[in-house]
Order: sequence, then C-alpha cells, then structure tokens
Amino acid sequence: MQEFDKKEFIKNVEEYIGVFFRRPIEDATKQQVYQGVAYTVKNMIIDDWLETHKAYEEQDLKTVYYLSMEFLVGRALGNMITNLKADSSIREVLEELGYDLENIEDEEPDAALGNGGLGRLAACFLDSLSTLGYPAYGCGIRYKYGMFEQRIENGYQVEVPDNWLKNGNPFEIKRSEYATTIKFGGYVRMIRDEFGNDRFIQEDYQSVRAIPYDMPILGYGNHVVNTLRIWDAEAIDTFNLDSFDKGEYQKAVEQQNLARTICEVLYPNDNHIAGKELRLKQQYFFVSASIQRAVAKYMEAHEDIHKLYEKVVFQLNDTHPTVTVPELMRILLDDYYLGWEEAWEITSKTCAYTNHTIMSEALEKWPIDLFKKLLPRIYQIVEEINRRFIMQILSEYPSEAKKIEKMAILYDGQVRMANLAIVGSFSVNGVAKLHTEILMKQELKDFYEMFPWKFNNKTNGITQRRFLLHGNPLLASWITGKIGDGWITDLSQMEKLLPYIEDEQSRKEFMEIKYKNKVRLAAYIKEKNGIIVNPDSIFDVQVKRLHEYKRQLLNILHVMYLYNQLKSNPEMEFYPRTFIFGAKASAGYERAKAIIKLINSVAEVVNNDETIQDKIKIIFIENYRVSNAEIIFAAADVSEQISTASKEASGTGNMKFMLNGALTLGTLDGANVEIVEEAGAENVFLFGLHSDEVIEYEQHGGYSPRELYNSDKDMKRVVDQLVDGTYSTDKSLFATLYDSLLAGRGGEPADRYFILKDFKSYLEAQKEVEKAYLKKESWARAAMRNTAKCGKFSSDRTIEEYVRDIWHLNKVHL
Ligand code: GLG
Repeated sequence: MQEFDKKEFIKNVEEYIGVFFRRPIEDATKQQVYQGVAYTVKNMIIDDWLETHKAYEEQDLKTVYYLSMEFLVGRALGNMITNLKADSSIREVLEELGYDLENIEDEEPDAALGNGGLGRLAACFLDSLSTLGYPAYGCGIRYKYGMFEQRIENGYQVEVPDNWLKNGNPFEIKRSEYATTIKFGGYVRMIRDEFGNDRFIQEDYQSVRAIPYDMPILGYGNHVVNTLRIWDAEAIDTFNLDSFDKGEYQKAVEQQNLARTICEVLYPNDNHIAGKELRLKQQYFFVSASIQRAVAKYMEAHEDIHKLYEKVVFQLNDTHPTVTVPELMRILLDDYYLGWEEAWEITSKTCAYTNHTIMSEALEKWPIDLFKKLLPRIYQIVEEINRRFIMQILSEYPSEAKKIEKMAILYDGQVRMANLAIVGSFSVNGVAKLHTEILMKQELKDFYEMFPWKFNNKTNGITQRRFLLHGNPLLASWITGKIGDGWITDLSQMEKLLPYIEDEQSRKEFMEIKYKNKVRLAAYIKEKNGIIVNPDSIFDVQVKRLHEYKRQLLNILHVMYLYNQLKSNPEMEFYPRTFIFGAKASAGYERAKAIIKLINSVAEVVNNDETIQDKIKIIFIENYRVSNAEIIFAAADVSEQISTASKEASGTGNMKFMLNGALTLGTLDGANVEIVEEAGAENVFLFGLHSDEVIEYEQHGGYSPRELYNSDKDMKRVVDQLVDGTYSTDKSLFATLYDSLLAGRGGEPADRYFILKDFKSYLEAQKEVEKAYLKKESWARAAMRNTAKCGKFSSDRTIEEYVRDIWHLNKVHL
C-alpha cells in the first residue's frame, strides 16, 4: 500500500463510477459511490496481496487451511478501511464529496455466509491470522443466498432470501485458473495396472466444476493480506444437443441441476443438523476442491508428498468438513499411489479437528446408504479406516465390547462424523475450558482415554478491531487517549486501564460514552421499530441465535414476572429497564419461532400499557446480524448469557459485551466461567445450576418441573399466562412452550433446559442487577473493570495458542 493520496483516491473513485455506471460522481447513487469506494480500496491493497503471497512462497512457510462451511464475515469495506488505518483520511475525502462514511458503509450488504458463533469465530480467526502475519487460507462455500433476512410481521418471523450478490461483490476475484472437478455418485471399479497394483476408478459419476473466488483478508496495519477462498459450482459442459444425440440427455440435465443447486443456499441451522443429501454434497464439494488445490499447490513447490504435514495443516471447523480425512486419503492413494500406512500417516499428521458443541442434535451422522451412493470411493476408504480402527480398539481393549459400540465410525447404519474426525486428526480441541473438560470427562471420554495426547483446549476469542475499534469508535479513541493504541494488536494492554477505575473523572467519561452509545442505539430502534426507548434505562440485552438451550424463554418469562409485579404494585421501587432481543430462528424450528412470537406479543402488551409509565420496554431487533451487532454491543449495560450450564460450548457474544463494558448476567457455562475468572466474581451476576448438576439430573433424573410450578405462585402465574389469553387471544398459540416446560413429549423430558429450575435464582440475580445499577459509581467501576480485563478474549490470543500447540506456523517477513 502506498501512502494515502487524496487526489488519487478521488480520481480512482470517479473512474470506477465512470467505467461501471457511465456516470459522473455527482449523479451517482449512494450504492454506486459505495462500489466506487470499494473498488478503490481493493485497488489499494492489491499489491500487498500479491507481495504477501510471494513472500509466503519465497520463505516457504507452512500454511493453515481453515476449512469451514461458514464464514460470517459481515461487511468488508469498513473493516478494510480500519485495518488500512485509513479511516480518518477516507472519511475526510468522502465528506468533501458530500458523503458520510457510515452511510456509504451501510450500502454494503453483510456477507452472511454463516449462522452464528461458529461462522463468526472463523471470520475473527482470519482477521487475527492476517494481523499476526501467519499464512492462512479460509476455505468455504460461496453461497448464492446467505443467512436469510429476518422480517418480523405481526410478531412472527418471516424469512426473506438474502440475495447478497445482487449488486456484485467488489472485493472478490474469480480465479477460473484454479477450477477443479468434483465427482459424485457412480460406482468404483477396480483394475490392475501394468505394475500389478490395484487401482480404483470412479465411473459413471456426475461431476461439477468448482470455481474459487478469492476475498482479501487484511491484517491491521501490517500489509499482510490472506485469502478467504470460497467455491462456486459451474456445470462441466454447457447443456448441448450433442449429449441429447448421444442419449445422455438425462445425465446432462442432472449435471446442470447439480451445479445449479449445490452452492445455492446456506442451511440456516445452528447447533442442529439438517441431515439433507444436499448438505453432504456441499460438504464434499468444498472440501474436495480445497484439498485438491492445497495438495497441488504444495507439490508445485515441493517434491516429497510424504512431508505434506510440514507445510500444510487442515483445521476442521466442527465436523462439517470431516470428509477431509478420507478425501486426503483418496488423493494420496489413488492419485499419488501411496500405500495405506504411509497415506494414513500423512493424513493423520495433517488434519486437526475443533469440536463446537455437545448438543446431541448437532452431532453429524449420515445414513450409510446415502453416503455410499453419493461418495462411493470415499465410503470405501471410510470402511477401511473403520475396520482398522476397530482392530485397534479390540487389541487395546480386548474385553470391552461396549467400546466398539461407542467409538466405531460406522455403526447402526450410520457414518459418525465426529468419530471419523477424531480418529483421523492429530489434535482435537474444545472451545472453552469447561467445554473441553466436559468433552474429556463425558462426551468423548473413550476417545480421550485412547488418545489423551490429541486433546487440548483453545478458548475462543473475538477481534477487537471489529468489535471495538470499528464498532465503538468513541470508546476506542477514549482508550487510545488513555493508554495508547497498543491494545489494537495486543488486547492484554487493556489492563493499563485499571488505574483509571479509581479516577472519578475517567469513570464519568467512560459512562458518558456508554450513554452516547445508548443514544445511538435508541435512534436505531426508533428508526427500525418506531419505539422510543429511554437511554437512562438499563439496556439489558440478549442477542444470539434463538435456541431453547440459550433460554430466551427464561428471559421473557422474567419480563412477564416483572410486569405482573408492577401491575399489582404500581408504587413499587423499580428502575426503568429496556429489554432488547435479537435472534434468528432456524426456518423449521417451530418452538424457537414460537418464542420469537411470544417476545413480540409480550412487547405489544407491555410497551403499550400506559399504567406502567414506560418502566419496561421490550424491543425485538429485526434481522440481527454482524453489522447491527456492532452498534448493539457498544450500547449494552447488561449482557444476558443464560444458557443451561454445559450446553453453550463457549459463546463469543459474551466476550464482545465484556469488551464494550457490559456486565455479564449468566450461568457458569462456556466461556462465562473464564469471564468470571478474569473480571472477578464481584463484577458478574451469576445464577443457576452448575454444569455437573445439570449433567447429574440428565443422567439420573430427579427433577420435577411440575412440583416447582405448583409450589411457586409467581412462577405458576407466568407459566399459566402462556395459555390463559394474557398475551394472545388464541390461547393455543404458546401451548407448545407451555408443554415444553411442564409436559415434555416423545421421550423428551419436561423442561429439558431447566428453565423453571433456574427461574428463582435468575429472578434474584436480576434483582441484584437493579440494585447494582442504582449505585452508579460502583457500576462504572465494574463496567470499566470488564473492559480492562477482557485481554484474554482476543482472537489474537486464541490464534497464538493454535499456532503454538497445533499449527506450528511461522510469521511472514515482509
Ligand atoms: C458453536 C457453539 C458456541 C461457540 C461457537 C464457536 O454453540 O458456543 O461459541 O460455536 O466455537 N454453533 C456455535 O455457534
């Protein structure tokens, strides 16, 4: 990147607008100006992008390929400008042209190629990898439609397709030269080659062409540019009459359809498997393309395939890319003619697996029939991996037949992807201390016993560049004013803020910034929801995917309880509160959608009840996504992290709130445990069952929600209000929620997520929140302490740990 040249910048923007839209800048629409600016910014980094890759090659550096079905990167322009450190110059230029940078940024659609935490983690990791100067590719899918846009109509979630590419994507580059062929279906024929070796040939298959699109990932102020490579599918041959003549009409049509459908849409399920054939196609499609390309790239510069693992590491983001293991085996066996043992040694030294959940409904299993039909050669290899693994189990545990039942890869007609990932990887990591412990002691106990050396923890992190520097500019510049800007690339330096906690003036400034950010969010809410909220009220926020285990239902039940209290005792002491929700539910998840409707129905009643004098407001923010998240985190006082203990593997929203000076109200779950360690228990509001208690109940029973409900009249009242018409004339509307708490069904226990069990304790913790907020000075101290102690939760720290323990990369010298 050259020095920023204002004239040159304007000239470039004008030129792009001219070339693309045949317009002078004065007549351009905001979208066109955005495009002009985006191409200009891309132009500013192109040389660095080239240089970075040249340096990687010259220095022959090991590369991590982060394989992920999801990259929830959000908007790129603002982030690039931030990482170019060109924020103020570009802002100035645009102002001269009569535009404001935020408005231009708002023209960019979010690249919503992910559902939630797992996809956003991948995006934060890429930001950190570049900022730290490590060679990396993100490998994923270029979904035509990303995460759906959520509209709330009449209180219900409505899903609208997210056509994020409709105006093109200025940042991507199509790399047709790296297209590869991916084969599905058909059968495998064995032949004997001229040297007498058995060879396996896939025949009568359908194939598609995988075409990569590269997006630049900039490091912060260091000229390093890594690549997010997302694959699109194209038909191999264009549909022609020729094949019709040859009687291959059917096959030609099928191939066309395959290419058209494979990258069409992201499955909108978070922590829940869809189990659809197309999903497995997506997985193999992007994995095969990525691995083929990675191996080819390695061989362009090296001779010995046996040493692949010295230069390449594949990190599997959850089980979704697990076919990496048999695919790499296939390439080594069938394309490089290696023997099984040597191929296995290379593979299992090159792959590493991250587990993100213990939720059983999220554990991927594929019916063997489907798997075999779609991936016949891959299936053969999985069978052999399984056969050898079972032999190993038998020899290590000759008298424990149960082990096979639990650990086999192929079992009961299914391919168990987690088992395959563990067996084929040299590293298995969880994403927070507690989660990793639960993996080792419970969920993956047998694997841990057999391969203890594979297991390790990597507590998640987030990038402070997006979630503070970009998302909360007021606080960011205040912090820089106090302690310098070292925190931007070394978040542990936030501790330097600690002394300021004792300074009254600093506390005042800190809380003033919080107030301004609340005003900013209030304006957003006014614009989007048409509701006026009071920035002096407590902003109590729960934004994340809607899932029963995350317990948004507990949150709204508490609001219903407060409302009951206020109604029966209008004079009670009550500090005004704004409850803010944001959440998408998977399109087919009925209970989750019912919870959204419930929140909106309660909001409708409470927000319009004049008798409570605006003491409670309930806001449901439509279409929660990365871009509005930045505004929300900055404005929060209270961070709701209330999952059933043991269920949230880590959580990362919790870290973004902490960074922005919100106090956590949470269970001892996921990374909350470590937030408590860092911030100090006195600066966090804890409640609820502990994970071992939850697990104990799950394994041995003994919890009766109905007993609780019958013995606690406040609880009974709110639960009954789900079905007594208080919030809906149709009394059956929330019956499924009522039943989930009290009845259970089809083998599922009542109140599976211990909402009623934790209800009282949550109420008490909420009362503490109110009391604490009234003591302005100590609240300010606690908020500042949260910000000051969030250093551990930078994804820079997480990446350094992956590098140290798993990837063993070296930094590039530019
Ligand atoms: C998962 C988990 C989260 C975790 C995230 C990133 O549910 O607890 O923070 O991955 O590791 N599906 C997810 O979002």
